[in-house]
Amino acid sequence: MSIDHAHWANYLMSAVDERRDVQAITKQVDELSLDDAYAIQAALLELQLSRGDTLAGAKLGLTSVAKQEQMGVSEPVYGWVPASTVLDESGEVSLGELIHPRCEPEIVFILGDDLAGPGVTAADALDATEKIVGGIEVIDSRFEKFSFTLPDVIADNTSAARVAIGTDGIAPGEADLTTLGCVFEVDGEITGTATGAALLGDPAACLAMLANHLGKHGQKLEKGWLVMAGAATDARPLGAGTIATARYSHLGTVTVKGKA
Ligand code: OOG
Ligand code: MG
Repeated sequence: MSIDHAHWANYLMSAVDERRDVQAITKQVDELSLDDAYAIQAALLELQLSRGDTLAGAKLGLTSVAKQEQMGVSEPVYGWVPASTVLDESGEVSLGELIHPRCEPEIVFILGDDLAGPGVTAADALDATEKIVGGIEVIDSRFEKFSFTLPDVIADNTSAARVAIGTDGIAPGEADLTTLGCVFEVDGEITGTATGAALLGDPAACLAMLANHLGKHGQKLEKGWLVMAGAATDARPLGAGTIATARYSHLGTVTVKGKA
């Protein structure tokens, strides 16, 4: 049975628009291949762009053992970051616009050059990087109970919802990204700690993987884009009044606040 990509993109877009969770796609179709899942993701992005959004960057997800274990999915995934999802400096997240948001710390690359696979190495990825900043991603699976299989989460643009980007950055080479530390704190309680090496051994290797993945589809990462490497700790619920802070070595502190 062939998969109607536009249908499932509309299904997910309605879930976003109506702020309600929906049944996983794999509960409704016999088989959803990864190619079909990325095709649904592409159709969903087209819908967002057709409404006047633009692309601010791209993301990886499920690049750490902490996240893979939390979500029960053991392979990295790739998605898009629409410009409308980048939070302003207040870090305030309007919860009325979301379904069941969670927050997680992210190392974020800002690109100074285009980057296109195949054959991109971690060193090439750093060469194309202008700076590295800290961030917090707000993820919001459109699926019931925040539960999904690998193809579901890919179709759902890897749960992308909002992102806060720090202002203090470093140039590549100014710090070793594998030992770069993060302390993630939610309402004053430390919920996770990690170093960059938690991300597939090296955050720059994650960026390279994404460039190589896009290269296979004739796509590239673009100068000026932000790229999230994936969370190194598990994600925590973001409710009304929740204050989440990621404190990084070298990259300063980033905070988001849930607003009813
Ligand atoms: C999928 C998105 C994963 C990350 O940083 O690992 C992700 C999810 O956990 O809902 O963004
Ligand atoms: Mg993430």
